[in-house]
Amino acid sequence: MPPTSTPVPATPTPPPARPEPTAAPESTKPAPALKPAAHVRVGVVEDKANDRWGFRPPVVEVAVGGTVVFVNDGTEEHNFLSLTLEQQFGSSNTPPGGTFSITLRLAGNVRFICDLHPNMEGEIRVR
Ligand SMILES: [Cu+2]
Repeated sequence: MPPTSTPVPATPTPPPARPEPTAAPESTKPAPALKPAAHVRVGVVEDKANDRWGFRPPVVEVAVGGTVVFVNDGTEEHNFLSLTLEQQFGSSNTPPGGTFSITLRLAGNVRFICDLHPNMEGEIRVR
């Protein structure tokens, strides 16, 4: 007697699926140039409980020819004064809700302060 087990019909094994061509791995792609933004916003920090004053973010990057808008999103007056001779600017005391815009035409780092409050310092990196 032949074995009673029913032979399983041989189904052709499909060839291993070829992986779809995928995009080149990240490492071989040219890194996208990180172009600084043309418009950057800088707000203020008023941490009165800890006597910490500052700008938010404290360091920003902006493209050459770009603009920075300082926004007094706090509750006190602030001003925005450049400490860098090559790119000078200075706002008057700006009330809460007020803004002050500048255009940065030269590459370089521009430090700025509010001279109404201690340690209110920031930096614009113009690239
Ligand atoms: Cu201030």
